[in-house]
Amino acid sequence: MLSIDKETFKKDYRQKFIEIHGKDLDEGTDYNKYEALGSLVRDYVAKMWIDTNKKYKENSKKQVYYFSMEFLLGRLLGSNLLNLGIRDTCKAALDDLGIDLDKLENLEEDQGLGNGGLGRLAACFLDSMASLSIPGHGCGIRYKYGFFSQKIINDSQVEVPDDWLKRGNIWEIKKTDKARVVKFGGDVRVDYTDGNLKFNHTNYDAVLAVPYDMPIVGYKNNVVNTLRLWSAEPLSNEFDFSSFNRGDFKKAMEYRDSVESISQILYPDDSFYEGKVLRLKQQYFFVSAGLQSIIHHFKSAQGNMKELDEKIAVHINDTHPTLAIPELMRILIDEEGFGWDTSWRMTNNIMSYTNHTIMAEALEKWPIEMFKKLLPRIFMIVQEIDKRFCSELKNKYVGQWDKVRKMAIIDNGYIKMAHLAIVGSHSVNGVAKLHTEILKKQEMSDFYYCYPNKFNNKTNGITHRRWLISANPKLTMFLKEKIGDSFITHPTDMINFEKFAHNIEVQNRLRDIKLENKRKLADLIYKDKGINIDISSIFDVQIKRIHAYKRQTLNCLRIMDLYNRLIENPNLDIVPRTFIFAGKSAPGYYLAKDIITLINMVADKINNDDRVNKKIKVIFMENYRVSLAEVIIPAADVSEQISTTTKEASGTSNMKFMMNGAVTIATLDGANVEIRDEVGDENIVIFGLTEKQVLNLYKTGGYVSQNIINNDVRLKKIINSLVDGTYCKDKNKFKSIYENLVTYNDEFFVIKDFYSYLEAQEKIDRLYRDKSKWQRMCAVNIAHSGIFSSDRTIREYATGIWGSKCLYKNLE
Ligand code: 26Q
Repeated sequence: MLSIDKETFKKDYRQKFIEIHGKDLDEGTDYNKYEALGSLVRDYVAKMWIDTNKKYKENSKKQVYYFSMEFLLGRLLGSNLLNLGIRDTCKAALDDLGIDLDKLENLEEDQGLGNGGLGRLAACFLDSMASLSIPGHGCGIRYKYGFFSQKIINDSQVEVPDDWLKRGNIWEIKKTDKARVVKFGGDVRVDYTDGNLKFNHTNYDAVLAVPYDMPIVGYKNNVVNTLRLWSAEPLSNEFDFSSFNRGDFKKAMEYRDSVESISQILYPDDSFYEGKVLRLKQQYFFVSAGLQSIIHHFKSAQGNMKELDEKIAVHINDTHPTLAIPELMRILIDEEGFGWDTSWRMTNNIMSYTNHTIMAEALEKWPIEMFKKLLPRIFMIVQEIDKRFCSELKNKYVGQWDKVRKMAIIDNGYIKMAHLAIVGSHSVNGVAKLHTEILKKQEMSDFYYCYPNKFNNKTNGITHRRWLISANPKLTMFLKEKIGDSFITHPTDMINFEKFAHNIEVQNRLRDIKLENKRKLADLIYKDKGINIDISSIFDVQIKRIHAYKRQTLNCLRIMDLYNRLIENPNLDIVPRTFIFAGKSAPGYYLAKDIITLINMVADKINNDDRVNKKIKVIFMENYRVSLAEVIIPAADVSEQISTTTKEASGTSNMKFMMNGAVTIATLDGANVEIRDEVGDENIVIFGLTEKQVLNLYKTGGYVSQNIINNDVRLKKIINSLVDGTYCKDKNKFKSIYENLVTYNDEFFVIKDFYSYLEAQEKIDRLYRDKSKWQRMCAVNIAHSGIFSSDRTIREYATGIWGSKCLYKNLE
């Protein structure tokens, strides 16, 4: 572990400042100070990084590569200081110099290279792998523009490009010498020489993949792993300006643009799959560059290619990196000279795949013609995989053509990526128990029947280092005071806190800490929106991507109902509440955008109505991102996890809230089920349809939302207020939401679950009034949250899927 005292730190910092800015500290701007600090921290990390790589080389342990289109890291300065173990020293040193560390940390741009849950999970996993000293690295794309930044203008979402690199990125190191060439398009000529088939790829467009490496620092263990992100550049010899005439110049520019577009943008859709050729290019681009560099590294360390599958594991995060399977086959066959069977065995041993969704509309499939044109050799390999797989199926299911067709990788003009991922991997996992069961029983039942041993569950987790220690220092201090600090490295030790749940003093302290966190959030809300909120009100929070299945609409409808009731009865006795929302909609997802507008318009109406605004307020916070979540979550009293049962694969914010002592109101969906099992029914508020009821309603079609609405005055009033000008002069504004619930029969059972949800909310009200009982629930939630640390999840992946060994500790 890095050991450094305050005085040395001050000296190093001053020196660093002068070195990179060529002026004295007191002449510098805050941003200069941030840059100098980042740069100093990077120096500290650099030595450990080199040492770690040396150790990995010496002891030749299995290396894991986590392939993901998204890594939603957020800010790194704070977490690097924490993991290096020098945060306190640094804070004290900067204090002496009259510099506020928190302020500098807030200057860092979020690294927003992800949409939501899946990308953030990848970031938590990197942190856990490094902290458990597992040789595990990330591989992805260095998007020039991250996930768009959201502005709310006239109550609606407006997307603004996220130019996160405009002031540079202190954490990355460009490795020009490690660049690789990725080939698109062209022709494949098959030659038969010396009794072997040879595949010659010609006339292709070459793209240079240039890696940018970022250090992933383990928690106080001297381990620094690598996140390698690839950027697309033109190949210099194909982009030669020196001898151009007009036509060539134009061509050269076009070539440059088309190449650079590959790593230009992150696709902002996380639910509806669209078959864009650029997306396919992105996928092959990073997968090919990543695998080429892994193999190159392996060989240059004198690795024996025959043992490749004992020395590396490649994990594919959803189907997005599935091309890793045929690409590895290509490298093994075409470049390394292995036969098909050996290559297939090795590929299968190396690859594993996680599924993150059961929403049919999100499943990736590529039109054959597009695929073949862009990736001719890869297409041949996929075809061969499909042919062999189908012939295996035909032997197994004699005469059952339908079944074979249903399971085929290539069918009806499309290549189904999930099928390819399952067939090509030795492990397929879901992300929560319920989700895995649904995969096995429903969505992937045919495959489960074929390969029961491939399927397994790995319930998601979150890094408690960022989501507790770093985001909630006050709660962390208090936990240390009560149960010692073993929970820092063994998060399940938080269970030792449970015995204090009944202790009045502890309850009071928990309440005070929460109140301080609420004040901090209230200050931020005041600064951003000029709205004063009451910190003694219940902070009731729903923050996540906006999506019909996540049912922000349900939350909003009950707020509209409460508003109606408060107007009818000004003396209605409720605990004051502040409803807090945040989240982005995919730019083309019009219904979700309308939901954002509805929440904002309901907020305008309620916040400006003096008849009710002492009791309730509604806040939509702009531009939800990791660093904002870090402020909101520690301040939450109530965590809204209200997706339609069966639709949320796991959810991970549910875990973050629980760890910070919020009480969950939830459907029995995703990991909520496991949270309930941990804390017990008396420490969570559950409502809504069960899995069986939902599946049954979908199957039988026995649900007509209109029937419920027509027979219910209260519901009728709320639903009508969507289209009668109550919230927006333009009566058509929320017609889409109205029609979704009424005309199109409410696919996600918002109306069906409405009263059950209201009852649950009333229960929350009752529980909150009993101050002692409430704090007891919070304490039990905190105490039981350790199991949801991603350290537990990563241990399960390492032992159950990757077969990895860690550098320093035992995994058991
Ligand atoms: C696919 C094709 C084309 C363009 C975009 C995409 C795309 C991008 C992102 C599809 C899906 C995503 C992200 C999905 C996601 O975040 N899923 C969430 O994963 C979490 C981690 O496992 C779970 O907790 C959530 O339940 C799940 O919704």
